Amino acid sequence: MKFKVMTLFPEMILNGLHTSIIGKAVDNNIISIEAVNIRDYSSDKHKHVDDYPYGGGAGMVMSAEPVYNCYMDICSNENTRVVYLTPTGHTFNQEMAKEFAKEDELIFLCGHYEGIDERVIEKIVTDKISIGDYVLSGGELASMVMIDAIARMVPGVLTNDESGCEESFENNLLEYPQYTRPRVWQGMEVPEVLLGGHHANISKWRKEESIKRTMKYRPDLLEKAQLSDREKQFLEKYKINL
Ligand code: 6GU
Repeated sequence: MKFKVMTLFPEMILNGLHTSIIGKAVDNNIISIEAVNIRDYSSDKHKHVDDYPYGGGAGMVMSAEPVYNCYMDICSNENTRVVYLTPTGHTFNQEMAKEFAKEDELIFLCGHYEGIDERVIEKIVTDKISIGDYVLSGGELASMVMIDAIARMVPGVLTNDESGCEESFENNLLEYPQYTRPRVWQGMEVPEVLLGGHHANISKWRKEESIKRTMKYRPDLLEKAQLSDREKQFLEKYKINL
């Protein structure tokens, strides 16, 4: 899968995505990440990419033309989805990460200042996405968050041991707690059930811990989770004892 990022700070993207699992996937040619500087497409002799907003107000707005020229240069297929990172978009989630991971190529457009001239957004953008209810200084960190989440859903990026099927948000539940050696640390013991190697009991305990955690931290998710009758009973009992 090819990720192409249109940005004023290409080094930020490249530096941020070349370690750990994503860096390895790049080295193994499973994915590629290209960052293109919008400033290189300014036709202005001073390489300006922004201007004053019509109607007045604080700050500057990124001009349509350099963004459009950049897009025309890097776009090899007009069916490629173009994601604009903006707090005014739909909120990104794991389900969207899995959907985007099916594409062969994705283009990300990162804005700065007070935003980008709406006309170029209308012309080239297919998806407007926010990564949560807070404001960032620019779209770069948001695009990096999306690329990380999408790339790990691309087949071959995670190994079998790292598989994405027992993680948080699978079936709308948060992941259960994990423990490693030593068995006792600062007087705190690893839960007994994990020491015995009884796989059915371990699975049952993990599922129940997932349900408890989701109830405590994300009750909104729990409403969408598919639970068995036994798990529903467990949840009701847990709620009473809260
Ligand atoms: Cl995608 N961009 C910016 N600038 N701020 C954000 C965001 C995106 N998502 C949440 N806050």
